[in-house]
Amino acid sequence: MTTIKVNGEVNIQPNLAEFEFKEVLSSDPSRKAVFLLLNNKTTGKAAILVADKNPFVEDGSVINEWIKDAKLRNLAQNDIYGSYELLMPEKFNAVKSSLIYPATDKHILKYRRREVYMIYETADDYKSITKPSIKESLFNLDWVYNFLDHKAETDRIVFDDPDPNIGFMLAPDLKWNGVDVDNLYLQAIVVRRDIMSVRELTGEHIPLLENVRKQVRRVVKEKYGLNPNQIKMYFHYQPSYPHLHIHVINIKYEAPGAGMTCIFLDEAIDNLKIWPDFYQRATLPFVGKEGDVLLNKFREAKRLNEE
Ligand code: M7G
Repeated sequence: MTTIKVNGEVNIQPNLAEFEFKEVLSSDPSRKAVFLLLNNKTTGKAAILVADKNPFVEDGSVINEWIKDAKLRNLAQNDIYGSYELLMPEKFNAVKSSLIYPATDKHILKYRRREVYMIYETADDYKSITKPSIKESLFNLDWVYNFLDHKAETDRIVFDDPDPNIGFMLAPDLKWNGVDVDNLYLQAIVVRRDIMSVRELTGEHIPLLENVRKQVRRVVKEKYGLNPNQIKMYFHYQPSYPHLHIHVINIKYEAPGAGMTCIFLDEAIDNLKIWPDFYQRATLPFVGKEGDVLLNKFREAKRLNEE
């Protein structure tokens, strides 16, 4: 590992040669993504590498640039039909990746391919099963607080509204390179630290949600040229991190985690306008994975509909 400074922050630049392959946790051939478990040869600690190929950029000048230097390796030829392997110039060959290091057992479980089940969480289930186990079942919030406190990713902030009640920060999701608008993926992370998820929203939070909707639409239009009807804004339920955040993605892009239950921001605002206590009373479905702490708690409480 090399220590580097980005914007005055000390960051650790990992060197992949320090790791060895342990296991393929899962893969998604249609997305051309693979989730690998690695082991650091010096420390023995685990790491997770998510490697996810970038989509092709549709900008003609960029295409001309790679066409100029790309090479075709012939596989077969029949009449006018040729089959080739296209060898792209190095500059266009980058694979978008994230590395989690050191990775905890909970991270490893999150990325491992597992059986999934629908769980229907009633308001009572939330109070008696989910809420008491949130610390145990979800991930810690260090990265969120680093971000809100301007201790990390400061050069990636796209928009910052510091208002303590309705403010939020907008930045590229870890899974997005911040450049290719076709797979635009931003996170709007609210400044307030007392709302764990959509489940805790009430009518009181409508101004916050409306502020996020309005400002995100404006910023995404100005900065990335996408109209409000070309983006989706939604919450995951259950989220992995118990701090309210809104996923903002290009609708063209099939975002990873799409199998999870998504609640649209527009829908949440409407629900709260009609019934301010909607999320205190509603049954919210979510997808649980075998081995999750929360799934086990629902199983113990016989709330899994297994019979
Ligand atoms: P979620 O709905 O809580 O859980 O979303 P999910 O990961 O199961 O979808 C959290 C989102 O935050 C995900 O889309 C992550 O890719 C993103 N994310 C996670 N971390 C640790 C970071 C980070 O350090 N920086 C940024 N920018 N995004 C992150």
